[in-house]
Amino acid sequence: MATAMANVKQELGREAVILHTRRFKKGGIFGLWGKEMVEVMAAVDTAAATVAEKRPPTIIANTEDSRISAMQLEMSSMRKMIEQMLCQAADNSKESSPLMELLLKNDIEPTIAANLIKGLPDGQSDSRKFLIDRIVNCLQRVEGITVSPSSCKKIALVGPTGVGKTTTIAKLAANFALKEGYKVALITADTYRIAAVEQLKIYGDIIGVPIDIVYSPDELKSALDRHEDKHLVLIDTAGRSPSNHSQIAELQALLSVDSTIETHLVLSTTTKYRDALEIVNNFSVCFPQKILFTKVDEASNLGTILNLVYHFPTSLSYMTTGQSVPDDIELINSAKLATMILRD
Ligand SMILES: Nc1nc2c(ncn2[C@@H]2O[C@H](COP(=O)(O)OP(=O)(O)OP(=O)(O)O)[C@@H](O)[C@H]2O)c(=O)[nH]1
Ligand SMILES: [Mg+2]
Repeated sequence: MATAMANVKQELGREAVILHTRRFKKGGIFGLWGKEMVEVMAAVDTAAATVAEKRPPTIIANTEDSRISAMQLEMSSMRKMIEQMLCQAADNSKESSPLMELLLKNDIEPTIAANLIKGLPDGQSDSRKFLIDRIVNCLQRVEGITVSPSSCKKIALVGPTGVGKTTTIAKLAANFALKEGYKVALITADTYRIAAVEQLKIYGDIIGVPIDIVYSPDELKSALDRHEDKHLVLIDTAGRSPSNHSQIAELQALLSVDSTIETHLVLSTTTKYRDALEIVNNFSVCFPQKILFTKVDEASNLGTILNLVYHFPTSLSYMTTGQSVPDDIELINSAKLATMILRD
């Protein structure tokens, strides 16, 4: 055996691996008196074996399925790569700029943040002022509800569930009716929950404005016709999950009975940017003219607002800052909102 091992070492080198050994007798009769032989099977080399293991598994693309999974694999690795690059970009600029750090802390998307600080002057206070100006610029398009004594303004609020549509309708109704003295009517199309109708009825009673409940587009049409004498008609709708396309299509059909309805998409500022994107995308079939942001008081930052308007330069209307009716609502002020977005 020692001789065999020495031969292996000599022929295959020190890294050789013994795979198999066998002793047997050669010659003799019935296995007796023969010469004992040793058989050693060996292989080189561990380095080659490691390299082979590290090589990615080969994808055999001979069927449609395997081609698709190869593409999926490719896409997911590309996504990982892009995410890594974005993180690196964010990390790099983090080191180089406290303003970048501030933007990222406020959940501004790294690419948007990088664009916003590009070419800013070096001085600390100056650069912050310029950055605020840039953010104000992104928030330029602000328009509340314009009511005139000579016409009937129709406003509908649409959006995901629980974002504060009904509460906001109550705030708007109270402000326009009680503070500004306009003739206001409420219509609710949220008949899915008894509590929803009750909720708006109570507000209507307190504020002293009429409320209509509508179950169909036709009923909405006739309710709107009945309220032509009002200065402002506020339409509350049922909260819709952004991924439920048929419910949103139903909402769109309801609102299309009157082309003069101005639709505001209600979004909570506590919504993550990716979710907000999906909401804006899926509610776009209702053609909202403005976005109204709620729950500013609950959000740890307002990054979602800037991320959205940076990519979709939509008009903004109001922001709500608490549960109190009618006080916790204000027309968005770009300068004030910009400083809130860049919170320390
Ligand atoms: N903190 C805070 N809470 C708010 C604000 N606006 C509304 N809310 C609360 O959010 C909850 C849901 O409000 P609703 O007005 O019923 O929301 P909605 O969008 O009508 O809900 P659905 O009709 O079920 O889709 C209530 O508890 C409100 O008091 C706000 O600006 N800040
Ligand atoms: Mg509601």
